[in-house]
Parts: sequence; structure tokens; C-alpha cells
Amino acid sequence: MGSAGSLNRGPIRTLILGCMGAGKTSFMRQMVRCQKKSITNNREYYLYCVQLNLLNVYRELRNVCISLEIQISPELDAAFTEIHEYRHKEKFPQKVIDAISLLRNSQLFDFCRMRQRILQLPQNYNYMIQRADDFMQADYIPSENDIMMSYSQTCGLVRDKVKTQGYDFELLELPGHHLWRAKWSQHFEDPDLVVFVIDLSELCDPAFYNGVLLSSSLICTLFVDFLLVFDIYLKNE
Ligand SMILES: Nc1nc2c(ncn2[C@@H]2O[C@H](COP(=O)(O)OP(=O)(O)OP(=O)(O)O)[C@@H](O)[C@H]2O)c(=O)[nH]1
Ligand SMILES: [Mg+2]
Repeated sequence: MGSAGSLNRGPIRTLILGCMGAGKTSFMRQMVRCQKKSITNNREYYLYCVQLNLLNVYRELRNVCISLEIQISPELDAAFTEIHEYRHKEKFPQKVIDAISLLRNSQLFDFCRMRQRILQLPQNYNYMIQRADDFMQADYIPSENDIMMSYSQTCGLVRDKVKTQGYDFELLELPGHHLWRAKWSQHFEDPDLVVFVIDLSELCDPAFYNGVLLSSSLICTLFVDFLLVFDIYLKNE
């Protein structure tokens, strides 16, 4: 980085790339946390996002049960339907709380794990289930960790400035959705630093548990695409 980030050179312009859900926003939040110890003064604004992550775990669990041919009792099936049809408002009604509690206390997760070690559930599902009771409290306000562990897709450009380890950084996250990936190359002109975030669990799951070659994974394809675009950009410079 040389003297980038010093008073003379201005902040280190950092472009953060990677596929959807790879951890770009989490990376930015970690950087902010390094500096300020807190990622937001408005934790209550993240209530909907955190609760939606919890609902999504149970919406996906139903699909997992179906694909693994796990028997679902009529009672549990009714609970899934309740969650599936619920139009999310920030205060969960009692019937949704009951449905979540019923499913959480059922053995469905264990049955699924017995059939398949890595489940096709949101990667934060363990955390969400463990914290479910708190999320359902009427006076619940998300903690910093709850926000860090929740996922919501970034739309548009997200910028932040942080100072850490004596350097100033100007962070720019570009969303990983394919519509945005086409625009990545437009931003290569600017940065001093490019951070490409890869979700190692996605690389590890197929490699260690299914024996699938890494070269066939979406992430590898995406990373190669990224290198090609970057290479073309450098050659045009
Ligand atoms: N287990 C684990 N989960 C993580 C870690 N870092 C991030 N996550 C989770 O991975 C998800 C990543 O979400 P984001 O950081 O919002 O993903 P993103 O790359 O910004 O995705 P888009 O904005 O959609 O392009 C969140 O659910 C995080 O909780 C980690 O170190 N360990
Ligand atoms: Mg993001």
C-alpha cells in the first residue's frame, strides 16, 4: 500500500467484491467495528431484517424436509404453513411465535442432520435458532452480533470510511448479484486495493462432503470471471 492512506495520499480506496452472501457487508462491518467498536447507533432499525432471517430458516427447513423425505406430522405441517403465509410485520403475532416454537422444539433439524450433514439452509441458521426466543420478545432490540450474523442483500453502492491500524480506508461494496457484477469493471479505475471475498464454507462443503471438484463450483467460476475482467482492464490501461 506504500504511503496510500497517509495524509498526503488520501484514503486507501478499497473496492470490495465477491458473490452474493459471500460476506462483503460483514467484512465492511468488521472494519467499522475495528475502529468504532459499534456498527450502528440505531440497532432497532435492524429488527425486521433479523426477524426475517429467522423466518427464512423455517421457510427453507420445509424444503429441506421435503427433499430429504423426512416425515412431517400434520401439526408441524400446519406450523410451516403458518410461517410460510405470514406477511411479516415487525411484531410477530402469537400464532407465528407458537409455530416457530413448535418447529424449534421438534426433532426436525436432528432428523435432517442425520440424513445429510450439511443442510441447504441459510448459513446463519444455527445462530438464528439459538437466538429465536429473544427475537420473538415484544421489546427485543437486535444486538450488534445479531446484526453481524443477519443477511440482507445489498442493493446499490455502499460506501463507508474507516481508520484502522493507522490507515484511512474508503470502502466501496459492490453487490454480488449478477446484474451488478456486469458493472464491476466500471469501478476498477478508482481503487488502490481490491478485496475479493470468498465464502470458504461454500468451497468446503462440496469439496469435503460431496467430493465435487472445486472447479465446477459457482464461486470458482465467478472468481475466474473476476480475474479475466480485471486482466482485460489492466491490459487496456
Ligand atoms: N459463520 C460465519 N458466517 C459469516 C461470517 N461472515 C459473514 N457471515 C454470514 O454470512 C452472511 C454474509 O452476508 P453479507 O456480508 O451481507 O453478504 P454480501 O457479500 O454483502 O452479499 P450481497 O450484499 O448480497 O452481495 C451473513 O449471514 C453473515 O452472518 C463468518 O465469518 N462466519
Ligand atoms: Mg452486502
